[in-house]
Amino acid sequence: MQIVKSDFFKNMGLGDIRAKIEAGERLSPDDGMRLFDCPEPLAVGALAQRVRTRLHGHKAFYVVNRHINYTNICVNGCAFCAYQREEGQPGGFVLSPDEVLTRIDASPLPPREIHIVGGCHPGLGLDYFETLLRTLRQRLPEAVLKCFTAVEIAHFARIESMTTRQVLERLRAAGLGMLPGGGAEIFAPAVRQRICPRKSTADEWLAIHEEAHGLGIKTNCTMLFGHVESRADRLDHLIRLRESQDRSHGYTCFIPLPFLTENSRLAIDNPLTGLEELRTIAVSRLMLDNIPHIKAYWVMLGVKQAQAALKFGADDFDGTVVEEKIGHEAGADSEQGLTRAELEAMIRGCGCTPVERDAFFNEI
Ligand code: V47
Ligand code: SF4
Repeated sequence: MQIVKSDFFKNMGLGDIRAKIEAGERLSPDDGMRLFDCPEPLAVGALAQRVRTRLHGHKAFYVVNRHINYTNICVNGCAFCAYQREEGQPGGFVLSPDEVLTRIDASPLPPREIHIVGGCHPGLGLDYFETLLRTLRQRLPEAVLKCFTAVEIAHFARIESMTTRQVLERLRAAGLGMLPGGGAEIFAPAVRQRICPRKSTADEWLAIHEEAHGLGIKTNCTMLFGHVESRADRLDHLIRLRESQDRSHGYTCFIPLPFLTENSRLAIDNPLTGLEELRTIAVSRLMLDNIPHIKAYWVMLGVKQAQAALKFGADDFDGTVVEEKIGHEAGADSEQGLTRAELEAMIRGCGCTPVERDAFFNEI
């Protein structure tokens, strides 16, 4: 059904971009910048929605999952991070593998995906993570263990004097199923230097994901936006992800993360508007023509904005989550978790059909 007349796009100066989209052609960096600068975000949203519907119809995916953060102690001290603590600082914590298991056992539903990430702790060696994965795999053999960002993988390699490939192989043997997409932030070096100077560089982050793909490990990818980056930096980030996917074909889902500003050391001059969040999600859908799924992560977006995102190109609502610390330390006003019934009602509430999935987006 064509609900937006083609004249609308022509009047917005997007007639040629619309024609490319209809023909299934790749958009250029210049097209991407014009989408970011188009005065009418609804036009950009309608184009993204066209692509989203072509790929997924009116389905909106969700997963019964469980997030666990094993430690907030981190040597990186990123300027934007409200979650991190120094070793010995009040409020710092480390969970033992048994404590992680106890929390997962207390989940209201048996999770199909377990999402585990943490800070780069100076004293946790690879044996801690292998024990953690083996314990979980034994207890929940059907759950996919989606654990450790590329930044954590680089950190484990550093403290163990191993290569990142060796770390990935060891963790995979212990039960690692997939890597989450965190730690990408913004790839542009000048921004990265300001917001996370001690973290893996963009090239390291991309190389670890491509290495994982080469080993048959799927991954997700993210972008943290709405802080000190420009629209051009966002576009550069999307294009670098698109090129990476062209090389290694292992990204399943892209997660645009709007920056939450509480408890951050980063001063923000122009906080994001709701429409700019939606426009960025729409441009992501349009530029990332080789990444199948775009996640509306309700924890960071808030549930109402995540619903709107399902009409601006996103097709996944993430999951039950149960417990979340990174966004909530930074001022997220969403719930800690949602039930399956709540997720389904929210998805239906915006005219989409809820489809339960596993971590790889196989329908259940
Ligand atoms: O890497 C940190 C971001 C990420 C803030 O792969 C912040 O399926 C907003 O990557 N405001 C972690 N964002 C979350 C993440 C994620 C979440 C859900 C699903 C998946 C997946 C991945 O959160 C960090 C960082 O980019 N972050 N602080 C903040 N104040
Ligand atoms: Fe550490 Fe991650 Fe926070 Fe950076 S964002 S300080 S790497 S926990």
